[in-house]
Amino acid sequence: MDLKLQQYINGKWVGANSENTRNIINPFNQEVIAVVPEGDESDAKAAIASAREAFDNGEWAHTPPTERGAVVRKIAELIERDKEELAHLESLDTGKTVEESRGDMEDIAGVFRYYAELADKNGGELIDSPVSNSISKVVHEPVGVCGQITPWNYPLLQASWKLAPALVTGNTLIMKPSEITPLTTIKVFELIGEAGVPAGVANLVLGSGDTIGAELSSNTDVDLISFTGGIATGKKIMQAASTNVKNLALELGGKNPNVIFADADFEIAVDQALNGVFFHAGQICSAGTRLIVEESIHDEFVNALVERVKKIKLGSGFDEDTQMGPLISAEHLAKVEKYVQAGVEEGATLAVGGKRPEDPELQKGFFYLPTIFTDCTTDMSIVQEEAFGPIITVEKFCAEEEAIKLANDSIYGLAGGVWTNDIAKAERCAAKMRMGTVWINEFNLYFPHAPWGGFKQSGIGRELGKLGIEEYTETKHIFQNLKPEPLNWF
Ligand code: TXE
Repeated sequence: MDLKLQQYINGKWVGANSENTRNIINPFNQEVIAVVPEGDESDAKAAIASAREAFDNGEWAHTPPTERGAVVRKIAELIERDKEELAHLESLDTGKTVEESRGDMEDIAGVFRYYAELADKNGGELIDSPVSNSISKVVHEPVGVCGQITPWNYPLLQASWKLAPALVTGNTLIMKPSEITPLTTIKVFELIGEAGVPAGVANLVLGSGDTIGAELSSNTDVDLISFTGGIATGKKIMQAASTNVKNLALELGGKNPNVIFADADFEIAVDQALNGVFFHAGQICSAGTRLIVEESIHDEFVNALVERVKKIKLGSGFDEDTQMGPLISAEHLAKVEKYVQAGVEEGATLAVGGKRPEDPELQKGFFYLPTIFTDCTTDMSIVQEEAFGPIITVEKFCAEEEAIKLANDSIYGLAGGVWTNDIAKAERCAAKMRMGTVWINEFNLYFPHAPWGGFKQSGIGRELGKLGIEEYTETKHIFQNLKPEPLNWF
């Protein structure tokens, strides 16, 4: 493998201070695909010191935005140049199909390009001062040193959503990818160096969440934490970040409803309901795992889903006919199995799946069959909790109000979908669904121009779109009196 396989601190490739290492595992066959340094708090502290120095005494924060944009545009070009290698690495590390990884790389280059274009379009404004002989202006400045913590399901895509806006706005950063999927992030840090990002501006540390992640979250030299991951970890980060009242951006997943009305285009709704969950084996924060189907079409809809699910081809992400790869790890497979067990015990009906595949070729991988539960109710853990695997739960409704009530019955509020050909009904539902994104006759579509993030416990703040820039800037008001006079109060 032609990769540095090290951490990147202050512009240099370095091992872990402890010299500890971690094996990176291919989830398809459990083979070791790389050995990387396992950093700890001391590595995190070195990276934070480097980012702090680069922010306080370096040029990046004061470099003209157009120039920062040009560097970020160069990163996009380098990603496009190396997209095949990156897609290969991503599939090796996560098990997802290489076709999907290729799509990810297109999206990732698009994110860097989008923010490169926005770099010099974030100027401040003059505001109408109520005081005569004065100038009142509002400017946007970088937040400072940013800790960025990413998960394993979309390793490089999630990294791009954080790196690109932080860089164009003049911040310095320390990124910690998930310890089990660091490879594409390492590669992109090679490209970040090649693109000309100055030493110390972007740092990469490798290791676990409870050492490096905890240090980034609590260290008072870090001004902002951007985290994507599970709700339990998000809560820990919020607490740790209180040390110096850090800015926080959290994306904590979802339990997303997908509402199907009887007047929807049946075949398209079936097709997209499957895609909305089984893409990347359900390991997507916006997966439409809670299917809410109008009673009059419920049985026909479930039958159509089950027939299609039986034909889903599991296998290596590198085989052309594979539609679904393995889950990420043995630990995660055990979690998914536990949820299926709970579903059965809670009284849901297993319509298809519910076990590991029997194919001898798949026994070394962390595979799980696509699974559908019917007769589900909102009190079940499989309906309320994020299993993050290939599991659909189906609930029935009779009236529009009931569908909305079921859709909103969750601590999460990341995304949801509604399928109907009645546009007014679709708009009424979208207005009442308490989620950061609502798709009408669509599911799981996102792009750099539109904000992404959650209501309720799905998180705080927004990534992507213009709001993604706001996460990484502080707003300052500068008032100048052009004709100061004594107040004569005291
Ligand atoms: O996530 P963690 P895990 C959900 C999904 C999944 C569950 C647990 O339901 O089953 O989370 O997955 C770092 N301080 N999502 O355990 O722990 C960790 O090293 C700071 C949804 O893998 O949240 C990794 O880099 N950081 C999600 C990152 O947090 C800590 C995507 C995510 O890991 C830390 C992934 C700590 N104390 C899982 N502990 C989504 N929103 O898309 C861990 N980390």
